[in-house]
Amino acid sequence: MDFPKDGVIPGDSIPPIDASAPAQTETATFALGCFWAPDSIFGSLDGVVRTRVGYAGGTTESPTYHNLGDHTETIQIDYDPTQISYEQLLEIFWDSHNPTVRPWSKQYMSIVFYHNSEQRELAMETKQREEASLGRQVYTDIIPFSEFHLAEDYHQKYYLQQVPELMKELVAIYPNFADFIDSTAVARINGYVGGHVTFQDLQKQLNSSWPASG
Ligand code: MHO
Repeated sequence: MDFPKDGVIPGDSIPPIDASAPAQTETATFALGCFWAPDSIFGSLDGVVRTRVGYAGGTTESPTYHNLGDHTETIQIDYDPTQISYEQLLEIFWDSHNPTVRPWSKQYMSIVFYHNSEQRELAMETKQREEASLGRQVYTDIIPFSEFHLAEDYHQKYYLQQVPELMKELVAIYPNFADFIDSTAVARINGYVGGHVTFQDLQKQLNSSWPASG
């Protein structure tokens, strides 16, 4: 992977963005295929506080990657609604996969798991709009959120975990892996590694106190 790896983490210590994460967040839960890419896409966005990947939608108890049962790969996003709206997150959801392809497995279904009636309505409205503009059936399920099972550590911020130079520094800052998963800075750096934010914009994001500019 060809991008600058030096000087990514300002001061080699907890970045300002993590020192000021907002207490009030809302949650969005989406399934749109393999969860590695959406973790990087949503993690790069101003207004997104945390991301995590896992399994949802099924009945199998304690699912794991190799024993998924009837669950689907899912991303969960905690966001600051004063910085980014659920509708904006839905835009990115629709633009980041092709929901007109008939799902070929439960693992890679397209699903909006709504957390309240407002989310449900926005999901239904935008699904209809997608169908009208694409002129094709959209296979996305819109179902109530019930349970989210956190995926194994090695799936969290997967792209970033493939870059040992960055991981070495980040593990020193976040020795507890739960803190690594929940870090806004780590979500943004995973967005950078996935090519969704430039080095310069990443520096601005990491150095800004919440709320992010914009
Ligand atoms: N095994 C596939 C998808 C992984 S994703 C977590 C791959 O290597 O791309 O389902």
